[in-house]
Amino acid sequence: MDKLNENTREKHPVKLGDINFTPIVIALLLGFIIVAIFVILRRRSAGRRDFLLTGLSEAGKSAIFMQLVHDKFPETFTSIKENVGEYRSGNSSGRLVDIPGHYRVRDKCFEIYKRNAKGIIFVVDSVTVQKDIRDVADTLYTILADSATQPCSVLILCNKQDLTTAKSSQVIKTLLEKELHTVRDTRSRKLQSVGDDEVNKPIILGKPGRDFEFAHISQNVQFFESSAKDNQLNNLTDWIDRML
Ligand SMILES: Nc1nc2c(ncn2[C@@H]2O[C@H](COP(=O)(O)OP(=O)(O)OP(=O)(O)O)[C@@H](O)[C@H]2O)c(=O)[nH]1
Ligand SMILES: [Mg+2]
Repeated sequence: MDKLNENTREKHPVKLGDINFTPIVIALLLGFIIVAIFVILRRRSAGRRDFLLTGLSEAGKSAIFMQLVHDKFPETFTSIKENVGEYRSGNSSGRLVDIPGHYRVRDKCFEIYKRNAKGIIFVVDSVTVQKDIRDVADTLYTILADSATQPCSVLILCNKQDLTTAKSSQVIKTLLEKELHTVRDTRSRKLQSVGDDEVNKPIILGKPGRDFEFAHISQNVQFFESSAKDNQLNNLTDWIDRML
């Protein structure tokens, strides 16, 4: 029987042309696609490792940065360029970027770092927030409506709580929700008059026809109180640590 088989093989040797390569090619291709997707996804999540400190000028961003990165509260001056440093907690670390609040540099600088941001810390001066509410809400709206920040977690940090005239985080949240509602109205009306640009269509925040609420937007937004001066930054460090 074996001899018969051998004879047949000798008479009909398997030629390369007889093999069906299609399933092999498909399997290789599928393998390649799976590996490529895996690599891209890993790169994407690994790329987002920055924590951005942003907000209006004088809110206390550089003071917070100095406390978190250098463990001190020195005299600070209006920043004209970003501060970048490593925030360490145990064996983990993340990059902290302090974006200048001055309107001339803020947007340009934010543009550079926003695609690597995992968390956005929007620092508010709890003493002047009511007076500056229009500017604060306008700046925050721009950040939240940016498509690059949709996967980010957002922390609204109500700083300078050591001062007696500081507003609480609950009051600031209410003030901001009310003002963000107005900003949304103004921007939607402007968009309608300009006409839709489908490619660069900005996101309209919240639920149309309803009062603006942080609970309605895609980012997870939390409110905490802090004092960079008294090094009361535990809420902030706990929030960052959970994401490292
Ligand atoms: N009382 C008090 N003062 C603070 C606190 N944090 C910051 N400051 C003061 O507020 C002022 C502004 O702080 P900065 O950290 O320079 O503010 P900034 O947000 O970096 O401002 P820009 O660089 O202009 O965007 C400084 O005089 C700080 O000492 C705080 O928690 N309490
Ligand atoms: Mg600064």
